[in-house]
Amino acid sequence: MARYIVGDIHGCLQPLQALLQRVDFDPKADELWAVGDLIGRGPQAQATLEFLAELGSSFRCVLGNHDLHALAVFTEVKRINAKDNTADIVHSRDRDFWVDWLRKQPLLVADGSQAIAMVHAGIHPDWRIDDAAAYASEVELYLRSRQFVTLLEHMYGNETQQWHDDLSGIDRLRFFINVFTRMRYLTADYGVELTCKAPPAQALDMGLRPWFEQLKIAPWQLAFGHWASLEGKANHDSVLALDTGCVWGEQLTLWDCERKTRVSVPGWQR
Ligand SMILES: [Mn+2]
Repeated sequence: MARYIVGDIHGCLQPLQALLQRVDFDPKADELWAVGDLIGRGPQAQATLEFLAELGSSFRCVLGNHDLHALAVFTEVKRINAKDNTADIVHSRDRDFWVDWLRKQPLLVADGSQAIAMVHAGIHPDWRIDDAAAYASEVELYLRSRQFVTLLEHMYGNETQQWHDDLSGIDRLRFFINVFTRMRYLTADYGVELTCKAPPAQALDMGLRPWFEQLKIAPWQLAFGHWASLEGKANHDSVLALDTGCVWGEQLTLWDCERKTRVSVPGWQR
C-alpha cells in the first residue's frame, strides 16, 4: 500500500486526476490523504467532492477554512460570494448530502504507527500531537451533533488569542478552528494572529513568526496546507508544507509517504 498526501485541491479536479495518474494511484490498494480546502475558489466543487467520496475508505481528509465556509454557505449561515465558486452545490438537490458528508470529516488525522499526521493550517507549538488530536475531536463532536449550525454561526472572528486550557464554550471551539484551519503566524508570546498574509521575512518585522518555527513533535511529521506563499518550503524537519498554489495556477503537489518524495503537476489554468 502506498499513501499519498495531497495539498489544497480547491475544486481543481483535473489537476488532481492528472497528479493521481502520475503516481499510478490505485484506489483498491493505495490511500489518498488531503490536507483540506477540498473546494472553494476553484472550478469544479461538486465534481471534486463526488470524485473524492467515491474513493471510499481509501480517502481521508481534514477540513480547511474554505470547507467550513462552504458549510456555512450551504446551511445559509453565510451568503454565497461569486468567488466561492460553490454555486453548483448550493443549487444541487444533493446539497444536504454534502453538508452531512463535510461535517463528518475531521480536523486532524493521525497515524501513530507511521508517526504521521495532517491538519489544514497547523497546531499550537505548546501542544503535542495527542493534545491536538483531543482538541480536534472536541470540534468534530460538535460538528457531528444536531447543533452544528450554531458552531458555524459563531466560528468567525479574527481576534488574536493566547492558548489557555481554561478557554470554554464557543470561544474554545473557535480557537481550535482558527488554529487548525486558519493560522499562519504567532506573536512573540504565542498569540494566534489571523490577519497577516505577508511573507515570513516581512512578517518578522512585525514581530510575527510562522507557527511551526518552535514546534517540537519528533518523531511525528505533520503535513499541512493553507499557505501557498511558502511554495512548499517550511525548512523544518517535522512539517510538510503541501499547498503549492494549485488554484492560483501554480502547482498541485503530493507527498509520497513511502518514497519520501514530492510529485507536482501544473495547477488550474483558467
Ligand atoms: Mn486554507
